[in-house]
Amino acid sequence: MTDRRRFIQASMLGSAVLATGGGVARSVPAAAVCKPRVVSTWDFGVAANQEAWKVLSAGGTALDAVEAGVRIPEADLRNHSVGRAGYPDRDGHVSLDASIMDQAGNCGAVAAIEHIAHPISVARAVMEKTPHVLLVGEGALQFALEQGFPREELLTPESEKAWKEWLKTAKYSPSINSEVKDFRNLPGGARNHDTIGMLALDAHGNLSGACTTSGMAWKLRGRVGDSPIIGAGLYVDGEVGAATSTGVGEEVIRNCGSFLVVELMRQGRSPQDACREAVERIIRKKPATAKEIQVGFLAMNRAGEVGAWAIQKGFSYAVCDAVKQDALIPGKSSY
Ligand code: SD4
Repeated sequence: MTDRRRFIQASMLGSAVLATGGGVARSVPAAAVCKPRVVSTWDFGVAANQEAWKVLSAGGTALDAVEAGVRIPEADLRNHSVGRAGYPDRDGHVSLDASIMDQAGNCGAVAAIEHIAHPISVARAVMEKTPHVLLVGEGALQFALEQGFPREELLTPESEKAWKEWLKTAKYSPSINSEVKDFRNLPGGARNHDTIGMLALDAHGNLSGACTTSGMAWKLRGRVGDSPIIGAGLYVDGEVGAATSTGVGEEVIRNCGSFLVVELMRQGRSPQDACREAVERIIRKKPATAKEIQVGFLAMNRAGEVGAWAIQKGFSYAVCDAVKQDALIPGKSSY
């Protein structure tokens, strides 16, 4: 099947998913519409979902699924915005942010961690093996090494070359959507981009989420984005649903974005409406800034209904369930 046909079929699946979400306030359906199901941000979400699906389809937990799923882009050397080969900060250090959360409010995160290829697994270790939620920088690295994670060089020759090129102007101006890479040929203007946020509903009806990124390329050393901040880049509440975000993290943090999306779903919004309101709050608060940046939210309620919204065109998300394993949906946007 051509990429275009697959994309169109996926779009139809997306509308069906969104249509069941409805447009008006109603309570979150108690019975699952579709489970198991996994969704994630951007085109690299397709491969990540397929890994998560192996866990879900075998009756595994949503928590295991999201961890396994996001490890795929973390290890993908073609991907310069997640994990190894991520673009470095202004000074040439690759520093990673990640968080993970389950339906019961258990969560763990690491921020600005260096030399560890799979920050999502360190985040899970923080959740399961410490009394804390978030470890940062040197302390996060020390914890990871103590847990047996190998210390590795994450800056690849290709990323180093890109950084040296950037140094010629050294101008920090995040692009709205990153350049199209070579993962897939995407019609409709969908672009490959940054953070992977993944949400899964397992066969037992439990929800979990994971979010992992190398953050904004060429950031100041020590900068932390929304991805490892529970309530900003990721939030899960088993009574309601889950949300995750991608884009300029500062604007997501300012608005407690993923928490806001979940709370809006609690009040009866569909996942898509909740994402749209969270995006439009960012736009209302800083209209001039919002015109120049991308932020996208992706949400799934406890019934498995899915919705997304972004400031700008070009956002896409991947959906995987028993019907379709490689659906890529063009996200709706305010502009
Ligand atoms: C961050 N939200 O660090 C991440 C990066 C991202 O599109 O998703 N950019 O702010």
